[in-house]
Amino acid sequence: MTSETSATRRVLVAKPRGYCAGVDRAVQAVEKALELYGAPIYVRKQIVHNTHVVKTLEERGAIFVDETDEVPEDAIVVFSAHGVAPVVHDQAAQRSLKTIDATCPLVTKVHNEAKRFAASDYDILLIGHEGHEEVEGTAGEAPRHIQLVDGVEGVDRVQVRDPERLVWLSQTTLSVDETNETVARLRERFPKLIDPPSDDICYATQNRQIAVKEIAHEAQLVIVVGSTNSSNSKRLVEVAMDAGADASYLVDNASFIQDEWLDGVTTVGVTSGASVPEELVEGVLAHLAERGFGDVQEVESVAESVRFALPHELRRDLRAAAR
Ligand code: 0CM
Ligand code: SF4
Repeated sequence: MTSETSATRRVLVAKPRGYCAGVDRAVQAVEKALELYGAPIYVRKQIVHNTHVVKTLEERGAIFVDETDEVPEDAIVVFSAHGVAPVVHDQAAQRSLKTIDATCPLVTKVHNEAKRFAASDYDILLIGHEGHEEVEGTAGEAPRHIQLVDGVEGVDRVQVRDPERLVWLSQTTLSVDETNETVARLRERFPKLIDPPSDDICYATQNRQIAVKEIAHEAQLVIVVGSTNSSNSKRLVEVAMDAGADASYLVDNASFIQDEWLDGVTTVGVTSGASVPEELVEGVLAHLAERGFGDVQEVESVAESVRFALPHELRRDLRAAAR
Protein backbone atom coordinates (compact mmCIF):
# COMPACT_ATOMS: atom_id res chain seq x y z
CA MET A 1 0.00 0.00 0.00
CA THR A 2 1.05 3.57 -0.55
CA SER A 3 2.36 5.70 2.30
CA GLU A 4 0.95 8.93 0.81
CA THR A 5 -1.77 10.64 2.84
CA SER A 6 -4.94 11.85 1.13
CA ALA A 7 -3.71 15.44 1.68
CA THR A 8 -0.93 14.81 -0.86
CA ARG A 9 -3.09 12.96 -3.35
CA ARG A 10 -4.86 14.76 -6.13
CA VAL A 11 -6.64 14.22 -9.41
CA LEU A 12 -6.22 16.42 -12.48
CA VAL A 13 -9.14 16.12 -14.90
CA ALA A 14 -8.53 17.20 -18.48
CA LYS A 15 -10.91 19.56 -20.26
CA PRO A 16 -12.08 19.18 -22.95
CA ARG A 17 -12.81 15.46 -22.63
CA GLY A 18 -15.72 13.19 -23.51
CA TYR A 19 -18.49 13.77 -26.05
CA CYS A 20 -17.67 15.72 -29.18
CA ALA A 21 -20.29 17.36 -31.38
CA GLY A 22 -20.37 14.42 -33.83
CA VAL A 23 -20.95 11.83 -31.12
CA ASP A 24 -23.60 13.94 -29.41
CA ARG A 25 -25.43 14.27 -32.73
CA ALA A 26 -25.17 10.56 -33.58
CA VAL A 27 -26.38 9.34 -30.18
CA GLN A 28 -29.22 11.87 -30.21
CA ALA A 29 -30.16 10.74 -33.71
CA VAL A 30 -30.80 7.20 -32.44
CA GLU A 31 -32.62 8.46 -29.34
CA LYS A 32 -34.86 10.79 -31.38
CA ALA A 33 -35.51 8.08 -33.98
CA LEU A 34 -36.65 5.72 -31.20
CA GLU A 35 -38.99 8.41 -29.85
CA LEU A 36 -40.36 9.40 -33.24
CA TYR A 37 -40.75 6.08 -35.07
CA GLY A 38 -40.75 3.67 -32.10
CA ALA A 39 -38.60 0.56 -31.56
CA PRO A 40 -36.95 -1.23 -33.16
CA ILE A 41 -34.52 1.12 -34.84
CA TYR A 42 -31.66 -0.67 -36.59
CA VAL A 43 -28.15 0.76 -36.42
CA ARG A 44 -25.38 -0.36 -38.80
CA LYS A 45 -22.25 -0.94 -36.67
CA GLN A 46 -21.80 0.67 -33.26
CA ILE A 47 -23.26 4.17 -33.47
CA VAL A 48 -20.10 5.33 -31.66
CA HIS A 49 -17.31 3.14 -30.30
CA ASN A 50 -18.47 2.94 -26.71
CA THR A 51 -19.77 -0.18 -25.00
CA HIS A 52 -21.91 1.71 -22.48
CA VAL A 53 -23.60 3.88 -25.13
CA VAL A 54 -24.39 0.84 -27.27
CA LYS A 55 -25.80 -1.13 -24.32
CA THR A 56 -27.96 1.79 -23.18
CA LEU A 57 -29.43 2.27 -26.66
CA GLU A 58 -30.02 -1.47 -26.98
CA GLU A 59 -32.04 -1.36 -23.77
CA ARG A 60 -34.19 1.38 -25.35
CA GLY A 61 -34.90 -0.67 -28.49
CA ALA A 62 -31.99 -0.13 -30.88
CA ILE A 63 -30.75 -3.23 -32.72
CA PHE A 64 -27.11 -3.11 -33.82
CA VAL A 65 -26.22 -5.03 -36.98
CA ASP A 66 -23.04 -5.45 -38.99
CA GLU A 67 -24.54 -4.98 -42.43
CA THR A 68 -27.76 -3.72 -43.98
CA ASP A 69 -28.71 -7.22 -45.22
CA GLU A 70 -29.53 -8.04 -41.58
CA VAL A 71 -32.18 -5.29 -41.53
CA PRO A 72 -35.75 -6.30 -42.49
CA GLU A 73 -37.08 -4.68 -45.69
CA ASP A 74 -38.75 -1.28 -45.16
CA ALA A 75 -37.26 -0.90 -41.66
CA ILE A 76 -35.30 2.14 -40.45
CA VAL A 77 -31.52 1.99 -40.26
CA VAL A 78 -29.11 4.57 -38.84
CA PHE A 79 -25.57 4.81 -40.22
CA SER A 80 -22.93 5.33 -37.54
CA ALA A 81 -20.85 8.47 -36.86
CA HIS A 82 -17.85 6.89 -38.60
CA GLY A 83 -19.46 7.04 -42.05
CA VAL A 84 -20.16 4.51 -44.79
CA ALA A 85 -18.95 3.83 -48.32
CA PRO A 86 -21.37 4.72 -51.16
CA VAL A 87 -21.97 1.01 -51.77
CA VAL A 88 -23.65 0.80 -48.34
CA HIS A 89 -26.13 3.51 -49.36
CA ASP A 90 -26.82 1.52 -52.54
CA GLN A 91 -27.39 -1.71 -50.60
CA ALA A 92 -29.82 0.05 -48.26
CA ALA A 93 -31.72 1.54 -51.22
CA GLN A 94 -31.99 -1.91 -52.86
CA ARG A 95 -33.71 -3.21 -49.72
CA SER A 96 -35.99 -0.13 -49.55
CA LEU A 97 -34.65 0.77 -46.13
CA LYS A 98 -35.34 4.18 -44.68
CA THR A 99 -31.91 5.54 -43.75
CA ILE A 100 -30.78 8.15 -41.25
CA ASP A 101 -27.18 9.10 -41.88
CA ALA A 102 -25.46 9.99 -38.59
CA THR A 103 -22.02 10.28 -40.22
CA CYS A 104 -20.18 13.10 -38.48
CA PRO A 105 -20.03 16.16 -40.78
CA LEU A 106 -16.25 16.21 -40.23
CA VAL A 107 -15.98 12.68 -41.62
CA THR A 108 -18.19 13.70 -44.55
CA LYS A 109 -15.75 16.55 -45.18
CA VAL A 110 -12.94 14.00 -45.66
CA HIS A 111 -15.19 11.94 -47.99
CA ASN A 112 -15.76 15.06 -50.07
CA GLU A 113 -12.03 15.79 -50.26
CA ALA A 114 -11.43 12.21 -51.40
CA LYS A 115 -14.08 12.51 -54.13
CA ARG A 116 -12.66 15.84 -55.33
CA PHE A 117 -9.05 14.67 -55.57
CA ALA A 118 -10.10 11.39 -57.19
CA ALA A 119 -12.12 13.34 -59.78
CA SER A 120 -8.91 15.25 -60.61
CA ASP A 121 -7.13 11.89 -60.93
CA TYR A 122 -4.81 12.30 -57.94
CA ASP A 123 -3.43 9.32 -56.06
CA ILE A 124 -4.65 9.67 -52.48
CA LEU A 125 -2.65 8.38 -49.51
CA LEU A 126 -5.14 7.87 -46.70
CA ILE A 127 -3.35 7.75 -43.35
CA GLY A 128 -5.38 5.64 -40.96
CA HIS A 129 -5.80 2.36 -39.15
CA GLU A 130 -6.45 -0.72 -41.24
CA GLY A 131 -9.90 -2.19 -40.63
CA HIS A 132 -11.29 0.93 -38.92
CA GLU A 133 -14.84 1.66 -40.15
CA GLU A 134 -14.09 5.28 -40.95
CA VAL A 135 -11.19 4.34 -43.22
CA GLU A 136 -13.33 1.72 -44.98
CA GLY A 137 -16.02 4.34 -45.61
CA THR A 138 -13.61 6.99 -46.91
CA ALA A 139 -11.66 4.54 -49.07
CA GLY A 140 -14.96 3.34 -50.53
CA GLU A 141 -15.51 6.78 -52.09
CA ALA A 142 -12.68 6.23 -54.58
CA PRO A 143 -11.19 2.75 -54.18
CA ARG A 144 -9.09 2.99 -57.34
CA HIS A 145 -7.40 6.21 -56.23
CA ILE A 146 -6.96 5.63 -52.48
CA GLN A 147 -4.34 3.55 -50.71
CA LEU A 148 -4.11 3.18 -46.97
CA VAL A 149 -0.95 4.19 -45.10
CA ASP A 150 -1.16 2.67 -41.61
CA GLY A 151 1.49 4.69 -39.75
CA VAL A 152 5.17 5.28 -40.43
CA GLU A 153 5.72 1.57 -41.05
CA GLY A 154 3.37 1.73 -44.03
CA VAL A 155 5.35 4.43 -45.87
CA ASP A 156 7.87 2.16 -47.61
CA ARG A 157 5.09 0.07 -49.18
CA VAL A 158 3.45 3.04 -50.94
CA GLN A 159 3.45 2.86 -54.76
CA VAL A 160 2.15 5.79 -56.80
CA ARG A 161 1.42 6.39 -60.47
CA ASP A 162 2.68 9.99 -60.56
CA PRO A 163 4.59 11.53 -57.61
CA GLU A 164 3.65 14.99 -58.92
CA ARG A 165 -0.07 14.30 -58.45
CA LEU A 166 -0.31 13.07 -54.92
CA VAL A 167 -2.25 14.15 -51.82
CA TRP A 168 -2.54 12.77 -48.31
CA LEU A 169 -5.76 12.69 -46.30
CA SER A 170 -6.40 11.05 -42.94
CA GLN A 171 -8.78 9.41 -40.53
CA THR A 172 -10.23 12.03 -38.16
CA THR A 173 -9.18 10.35 -34.92
CA LEU A 174 -5.42 9.83 -35.22
CA SER A 175 -2.55 11.01 -33.05
CA VAL A 176 -1.50 14.43 -34.37
CA ASP A 177 2.18 13.86 -33.55
CA GLU A 178 2.32 10.38 -35.08
CA THR A 179 0.55 11.59 -38.21
CA ASN A 180 3.07 14.44 -38.58
CA GLU A 181 5.85 11.84 -38.45
CA THR A 182 4.15 9.72 -41.09
CA VAL A 183 3.68 12.76 -43.34
CA ALA A 184 7.32 13.78 -42.89
CA ARG A 185 8.44 10.31 -43.98
CA LEU A 186 6.04 10.35 -46.93
CA ARG A 187 7.39 13.75 -47.97
CA GLU A 188 10.97 12.43 -47.91
CA ARG A 189 9.86 9.93 -50.54
CA PHE A 190 7.43 12.25 -52.35
CA PRO A 191 8.51 15.91 -52.01
CA LYS A 192 5.54 17.16 -54.10
CA LEU A 193 2.99 15.54 -51.78
CA ILE A 194 0.04 17.93 -51.20
CA ASP A 195 -1.52 18.52 -47.77
CA PRO A 196 -5.29 18.21 -47.18
CA PRO A 197 -7.12 21.53 -47.80
CA SER A 198 -7.83 21.69 -44.03
CA ASP A 199 -7.00 19.49 -41.03
CA ASP A 200 -8.61 16.05 -41.34
CA ILE A 201 -7.83 15.16 -37.72
CA CYS A 202 -10.86 16.79 -36.18
CA TYR A 203 -10.99 19.58 -33.61
CA ALA A 204 -12.21 17.20 -30.86
CA THR A 205 -9.38 14.70 -31.38
CA GLN A 206 -6.81 17.51 -31.42
CA ASN A 207 -8.21 19.27 -28.36
CA ARG A 208 -8.41 16.10 -26.25
CA GLN A 209 -4.77 15.39 -27.09
CA ILE A 210 -3.70 18.94 -26.15
CA ALA A 211 -5.65 18.64 -22.88
CA VAL A 212 -4.20 15.25 -21.89
CA LYS A 213 -0.65 16.50 -22.56
CA GLU A 214 -1.29 19.33 -20.14
CA ILE A 215 -2.11 16.95 -17.25
CA ALA A 216 0.18 14.05 -18.23
CA HIS A 217 3.43 15.81 -17.47
CA GLU A 218 2.26 16.35 -13.89
CA ALA A 219 0.71 12.91 -13.33
CA GLN A 220 2.34 9.56 -12.60
CA LEU A 221 -0.78 7.75 -13.78
CA VAL A 222 -3.27 8.81 -16.46
CA ILE A 223 -6.59 6.98 -16.63
CA VAL A 224 -8.34 7.33 -19.99
CA VAL A 225 -11.99 6.35 -20.00
CA GLY A 226 -12.97 4.77 -23.32
CA SER A 227 -13.65 1.48 -25.07
CA THR A 228 -10.93 -0.66 -26.61
CA ASN A 229 -12.20 -0.16 -30.18
CA SER A 230 -12.25 3.64 -29.87
CA SER A 231 -9.35 4.99 -31.92
CA ASN A 232 -9.34 8.48 -30.40
CA SER A 233 -9.51 7.07 -26.85
CA LYS A 234 -6.59 4.70 -27.48
CA ARG A 235 -4.55 7.58 -28.88
CA LEU A 236 -5.03 9.48 -25.60
CA VAL A 237 -3.18 6.71 -23.73
CA GLU A 238 -0.27 6.93 -26.18
CA VAL A 239 -0.19 10.74 -26.06
CA ALA A 240 -0.24 10.68 -22.24
CA MET A 241 2.75 8.32 -22.18
CA ASP A 242 4.65 10.39 -24.74
CA ALA A 243 3.93 13.51 -22.67
CA GLY A 244 5.58 12.09 -19.57
CA ALA A 245 3.09 9.97 -17.60
CA ASP A 246 4.74 6.93 -15.96
CA ALA A 247 1.71 4.81 -16.74
CA SER A 248 -1.57 5.20 -18.60
CA TYR A 249 -4.50 2.81 -18.96
CA LEU A 250 -7.68 2.70 -21.02
CA VAL A 251 -10.71 1.67 -18.95
CA ASP A 252 -14.33 1.23 -20.00
CA ASN A 253 -15.44 2.24 -16.51
CA ALA A 254 -14.26 2.44 -12.88
CA SER A 255 -14.56 -1.31 -12.31
CA PHE A 256 -11.52 -1.86 -14.57
CA ILE A 257 -9.19 0.19 -12.32
CA GLN A 258 -6.72 -1.98 -10.41
CA ASP A 259 -5.68 -0.83 -6.92
CA GLU A 260 -1.99 -1.58 -7.66
CA TRP A 261 -2.01 1.15 -10.31
CA LEU A 262 -2.37 3.68 -7.48
CA ASP A 263 0.57 2.40 -5.41
CA GLY A 264 3.03 5.26 -4.78
CA VAL A 265 1.01 7.63 -6.98
CA THR A 266 0.25 11.15 -5.74
CA THR A 267 -1.23 12.71 -8.90
CA VAL A 268 -3.68 10.85 -11.14
CA GLY A 269 -4.74 12.35 -14.45
CA VAL A 270 -8.20 11.51 -15.80
CA THR A 271 -9.64 12.09 -19.24
CA SER A 272 -12.07 10.42 -21.65
CA GLY A 273 -12.45 9.81 -25.37
CA ALA A 274 -14.89 11.59 -27.66
CA SER A 275 -17.44 8.75 -27.45
CA VAL A 276 -17.57 8.57 -23.64
CA PRO A 277 -20.53 9.78 -21.56
CA GLU A 278 -19.55 11.98 -18.61
CA GLU A 279 -21.27 9.66 -16.11
CA LEU A 280 -18.46 7.14 -16.66
CA VAL A 281 -15.85 9.76 -15.74
CA GLU A 282 -17.91 10.62 -12.66
CA GLY A 283 -17.80 6.94 -11.71
CA VAL A 284 -14.01 6.96 -12.02
CA LEU A 285 -13.73 10.09 -9.87
CA ALA A 286 -15.96 8.54 -7.19
CA HIS A 287 -13.83 5.36 -7.26
CA LEU A 288 -10.65 7.42 -6.83
CA ALA A 289 -12.18 9.53 -4.03
CA GLU A 290 -12.94 6.32 -2.10
CA ARG A 291 -9.21 5.56 -2.30
CA GLY A 292 -8.05 8.90 -0.93
CA PHE A 293 -7.95 10.87 -4.19
CA GLY A 294 -10.68 13.35 -3.29
CA ASP A 295 -8.88 16.55 -4.29
CA VAL A 296 -10.06 17.05 -7.88
CA GLN A 297 -8.95 19.90 -10.11
CA GLU A 298 -10.13 20.43 -13.67
CA VAL A 299 -7.46 21.72 -16.06
CA GLU A 300 -8.97 23.46 -19.08
CA SER A 301 -6.70 23.76 -22.11
CA VAL A 302 -9.07 24.74 -24.92
CA ALA A 303 -12.64 26.06 -24.89
CA GLU A 304 -15.03 24.15 -27.17
CA SER A 305 -18.38 25.28 -28.53
CA VAL A 306 -18.92 23.18 -31.69
CA ARG A 307 -22.42 21.77 -32.21
CA PHE A 308 -24.01 20.01 -35.17
CA ALA A 309 -27.67 19.90 -36.21
CA LEU A 310 -29.37 16.49 -36.31
CA PRO A 311 -29.33 14.59 -39.64
CA HIS A 312 -31.63 16.36 -42.11
CA GLU A 313 -33.90 13.31 -42.69
CA LEU A 314 -34.68 13.27 -38.98
CA ARG A 315 -35.17 17.03 -38.69
CA ARG A 316 -37.64 16.89 -41.58
CA ASP A 317 -39.69 14.12 -39.92
CA LEU A 318 -39.51 15.78 -36.49
CA ARG A 319 -40.84 19.03 -38.04
CA ALA A 320 -43.65 17.14 -39.77
CA ALA A 321 -44.60 15.35 -36.54
CA ALA A 322 -44.74 18.67 -34.67
CA ARG A 323 -47.26 20.18 -37.12
O1 0CM B 1 -12.96 6.83 -34.63
P1 0CM B 1 -13.04 6.34 -33.19
O2 0CM B 1 -12.77 4.88 -33.11
O3 0CM B 1 -12.26 7.17 -32.27
O4 0CM B 1 -14.59 6.53 -32.84
P2 0CM B 1 -15.39 6.85 -31.52
O5 0CM B 1 -16.80 6.43 -31.78
O6 0CM B 1 -14.74 6.34 -30.30
O7 0CM B 1 -15.29 8.43 -31.44
C1 0CM B 1 -16.01 9.32 -32.17
C2 0CM B 1 -15.94 9.32 -33.57
C3 0CM B 1 -15.92 9.36 -34.74
C4 0CM B 1 -15.95 9.43 -36.16
FE1 SF4 C 1 -16.74 13.97 -35.57
FE2 SF4 C 1 -14.32 14.24 -34.51
FE3 SF4 C 1 -16.32 13.48 -33.01
FE4 SF4 C 1 -15.36 11.81 -34.85
S1 SF4 C 1 -14.30 12.56 -33.04
S2 SF4 C 1 -17.51 12.21 -34.40
S3 SF4 C 1 -14.84 13.30 -36.48
S4 SF4 C 1 -16.14 15.49 -34.04
